Amino acid sequence: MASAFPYRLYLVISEEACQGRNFLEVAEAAVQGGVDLIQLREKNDTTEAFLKKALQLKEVLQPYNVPLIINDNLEVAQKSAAAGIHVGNSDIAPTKIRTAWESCRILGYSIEYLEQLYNEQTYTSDYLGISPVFDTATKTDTITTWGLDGIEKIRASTQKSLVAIGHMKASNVKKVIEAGADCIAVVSAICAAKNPKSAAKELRLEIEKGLKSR
Ligand code: TZP
Ligand code: MG
Repeated sequence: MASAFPYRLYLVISEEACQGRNFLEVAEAAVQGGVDLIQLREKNDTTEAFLKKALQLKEVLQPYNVPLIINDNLEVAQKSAAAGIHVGNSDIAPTKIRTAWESCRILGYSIEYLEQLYNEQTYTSDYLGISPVFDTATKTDTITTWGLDGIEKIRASTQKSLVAIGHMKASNVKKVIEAGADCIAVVSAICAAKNPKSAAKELRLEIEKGLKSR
């Protein structure tokens, strides 16, 4: 339920997305600017390399009390004692994660088509990723581009916390929140920004405006 998920600005980070900058520094600046949840998403790393980054990032986040979510790797999530895991529809099923990892605090599941809303995977998840809201060059192997009307449709069908992802920018997040998203997830709006801290601040401000006007 929305009350159990207080997060508003969610950074999905990878070393590659930071374009040569130190991803730990980008993450810390983003948190200082208002990011309150972070996912480490390393699609091409070995489990060993992924785990090493997860442990480093966790240490950076700890003083800020910002939870770490691991993308689609249960071993890394458990070994790093992360707060949670995020999976897509073709990844390890949320019901299996619940059985294998009882202490998982935040389980995220991407909604790629409407029928998923009515399955047990959605039921057992803590938040749903609306993936993607708009087309984005950061991830092109997507199924449904939801748009604002898609968010409204999903909002009307579930009480779950909704995380909007895909081409989220300071110029559109207010509308996305007004349409019913609870939280905004970004890659490039922060990782590729000249100043990640001020980029996060600006996004956060727009999110607050959206929350006030709905
Ligand atoms: N899942 C759906 S869209 C996306 C992911 C990981 C990428 C979002 O990247 P950006 O740069 O914020 O559009
Ligand atoms: Mg996946």
